[in-house]
Amino acid sequence: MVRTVPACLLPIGGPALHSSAVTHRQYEPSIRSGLPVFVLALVAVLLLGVVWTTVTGGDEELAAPADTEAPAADDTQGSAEPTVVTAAGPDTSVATDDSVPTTNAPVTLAPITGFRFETVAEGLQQPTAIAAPPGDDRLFIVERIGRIKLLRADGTVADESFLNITDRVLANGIEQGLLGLAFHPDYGTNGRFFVYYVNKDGQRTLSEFSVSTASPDQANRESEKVFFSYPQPEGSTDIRHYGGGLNFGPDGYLWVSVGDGADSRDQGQDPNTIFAALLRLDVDSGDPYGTPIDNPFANGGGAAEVWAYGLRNPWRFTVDHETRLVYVGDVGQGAREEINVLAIDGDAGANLGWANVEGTLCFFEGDCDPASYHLPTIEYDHDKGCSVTGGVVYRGTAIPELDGHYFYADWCNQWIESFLLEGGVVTDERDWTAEYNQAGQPNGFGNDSDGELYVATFGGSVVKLVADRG
Ligand SMILES: [Ca+2]
Repeated sequence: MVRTVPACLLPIGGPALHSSAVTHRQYEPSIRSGLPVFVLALVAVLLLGVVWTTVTGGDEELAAPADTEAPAADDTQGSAEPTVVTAAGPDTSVATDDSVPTTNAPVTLAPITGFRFETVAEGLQQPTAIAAPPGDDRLFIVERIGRIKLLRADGTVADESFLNITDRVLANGIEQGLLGLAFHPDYGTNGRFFVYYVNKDGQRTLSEFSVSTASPDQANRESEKVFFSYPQPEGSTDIRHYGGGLNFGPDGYLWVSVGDGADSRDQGQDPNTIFAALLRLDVDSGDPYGTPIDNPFANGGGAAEVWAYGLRNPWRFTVDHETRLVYVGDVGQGAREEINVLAIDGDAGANLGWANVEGTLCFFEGDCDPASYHLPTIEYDHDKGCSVTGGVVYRGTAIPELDGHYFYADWCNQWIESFLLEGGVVTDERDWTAEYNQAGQPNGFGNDSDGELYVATFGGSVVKLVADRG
């Protein structure tokens, strides 16, 4: 049996076309504090630079001090070298006392002695996705039944839901439900966010909501603006393969992953439908939305929304703003699970092959040419797992040793792995299964606004990747 399951998400902020504000690592330096503070900060930074240059001998790289004795290698995955990073606090312009600037102070992190996945929330109902608005210290956790719960900065889950649309959401089987959440890059000022769910008529639905004017911890249930609702394709009598991932890209557009509706023969290779595709929408123009003029089929040959096609059930994907790469986990049929990587700048219009090929194997097409499709960066067979859960890229500040590493999982076998793409080549593959320690079937991954990495489990918990240092 092949299951396809819901999972991750992460709208981390970034320099977006339509936004101001925030990257997922730090706030933009603010000019709100005015010229005197700016001048003070500038002087302080210059002074710090002189001091630092003296200390380091002028090396441009922030390397570990040369005379530091590296601790003996241990059996952890972390580097044994102390790690020097540049602190990226949210406040980059104001000194804490008369003379010492906090800006970009180099911080030496002790060597990593181990990793853990620490439980940060429990008792949730089959959480499918995790998201956070740029610069916001809360974590928003999507429950399949149709609620969004809030994990506050103090570590508690709010009793009251941020959004409760259980009366609009159909959550039968294992793949229906509230599946995706993304915050507008300017959420902090416009309060707009987007959800993807299966409605009571069984239609995959993309909607916009806005936050309540009364409380930042409450969405306005009545603010729903439906962008689209599509029933399953005609050839399907199934209630699977809805896709449902949502992410804003560094381009400021809303990316949406849509499954084939379990009508692979008709939908997989047809770019004229929104099924089996990765969509790219402009939520800041048009009614109810626009499509970017540089979408690959903007001038014909396919649906204007479609950015890539040939997917089966790409229900969890992420967009890495730093590298402008899209990582798509595509759940396979009976043979191959896939992680596909697409470059925003270069892979528009890509055909990922389904259902002519499953991974690199021929499927419907008897005498196929796999190389004619955009093939997976990672694929694995069903000896290793049965349903891939696409993940996210670690972009946090707590574990700079993992910066840029992409994490993903298998839902059935509860393993987590990661890799780093360097020049398009998979490097530094790691197995996190021991650290994950059977925490639960991984429904999805997410980042908080700092870029730290979380996993939501089918059993109802959310766990966070943390490093121990000593
Ligand atoms: Ca494929």
